[in-house]
Amino acid sequence: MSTPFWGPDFDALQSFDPEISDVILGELERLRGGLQLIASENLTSPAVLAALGSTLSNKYAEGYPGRRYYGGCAEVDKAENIGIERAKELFGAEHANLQPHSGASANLAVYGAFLQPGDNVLAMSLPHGGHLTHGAKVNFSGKWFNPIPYSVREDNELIDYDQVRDLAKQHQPKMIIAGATAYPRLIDFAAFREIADEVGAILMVDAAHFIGLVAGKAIPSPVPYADVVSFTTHKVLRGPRGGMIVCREEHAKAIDKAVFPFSQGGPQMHSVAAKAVALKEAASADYQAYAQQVVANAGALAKGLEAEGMRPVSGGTDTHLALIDLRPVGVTGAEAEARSDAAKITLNKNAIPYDPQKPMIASGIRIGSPCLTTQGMTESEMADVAKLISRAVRAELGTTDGDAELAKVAEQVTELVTRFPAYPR
Ligand code: DSN
Repeated sequence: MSTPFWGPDFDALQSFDPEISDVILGELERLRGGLQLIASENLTSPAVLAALGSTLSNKYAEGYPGRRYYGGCAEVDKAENIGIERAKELFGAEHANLQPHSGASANLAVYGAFLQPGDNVLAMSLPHGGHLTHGAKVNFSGKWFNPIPYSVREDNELIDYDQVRDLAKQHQPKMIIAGATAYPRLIDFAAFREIADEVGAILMVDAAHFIGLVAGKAIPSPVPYADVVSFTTHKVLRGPRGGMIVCREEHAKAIDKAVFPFSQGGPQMHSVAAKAVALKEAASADYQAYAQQVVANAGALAKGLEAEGMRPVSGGTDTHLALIDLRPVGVTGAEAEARSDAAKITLNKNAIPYDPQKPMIASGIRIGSPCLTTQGMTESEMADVAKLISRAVRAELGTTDGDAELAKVAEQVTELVTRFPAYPR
């Protein structure tokens, strides 16, 4: 019996546009053939991909369910309402908006909801792990607002809450942002709430990196503490590429208006539906076990790399990622990234706190466990992965010995991913 679903028809794409279908197949083979250690990536399920590849992509639906600027929205309204209810339930939130196209769009909307150009915003400095939208000079957040950066301490590489409080008192920010892209430790949301209350600031938590761990109950939730929590849906959460915002009811109208019409037009309803699917997956017992394993695997990976002579920033990790200082092994982040790539290990160079190197060189790498954990690997494989990374980063690319060693590492990577395939055939 044929399915009533009019969805992705790969055969049709292949015969019509072999150039693009080759890219799609090439990327699938890349995912299958190597180790994906980028902390902000994951491998979405076939169910999420099916929603993404659906005819919901066709629909214009400016506005919100029941209040659209276009006709024909009855079906997409259902998808958005289902997603909103799932998000509220999963995160214990009073309000949810599933329309942000990305994490940066979600953050722009939060700024739009609460701030005027020129307002002070206290947020983590980019070189210490903050995000572009937390005040980088080249971004709207640094051009239109007045960012006050806080740092991690030099001695323990943890957020300096005393400094956050001092800066808040000195600069009276309208908004304080907690959250980072390269901070391996838990964030003390209660401390941030206290500081925000002391100066009457809005507390925004950018939970893009770790919201999946919150969904899986592997780490504490920022939702009870924050006025607003923004995040992406494609990292540990394992949904489609996109953004989302949850907030207190008192901010619901301001947030909705700041997403549409202030910063976005038509929502991408295929993506909204795929977010709803991911939220259903994340509410399952299987996903909770996954989230716990992600944290255990990141810890095992950090320990394994430490045993290989590298230094985990802050001494380890409580989350899905570790930041590794490579200075003890005399390799830069850029070298490590290129060498690992040649051995089919994908990771990214990353600045470490107080890094003497320029960002494009960097002294460290950032590694994450979400993809490997989705493939079913556990702590014992992490010990092997750490050894493979260690061999790859020490092998000098472009030399006879180095290239031979990288080829041997690549062979072992192939053996490992054959046992733990991404998107099994
Ligand atoms: N680019 C993302 C990351 O890799 O952390 C943040 O937006």
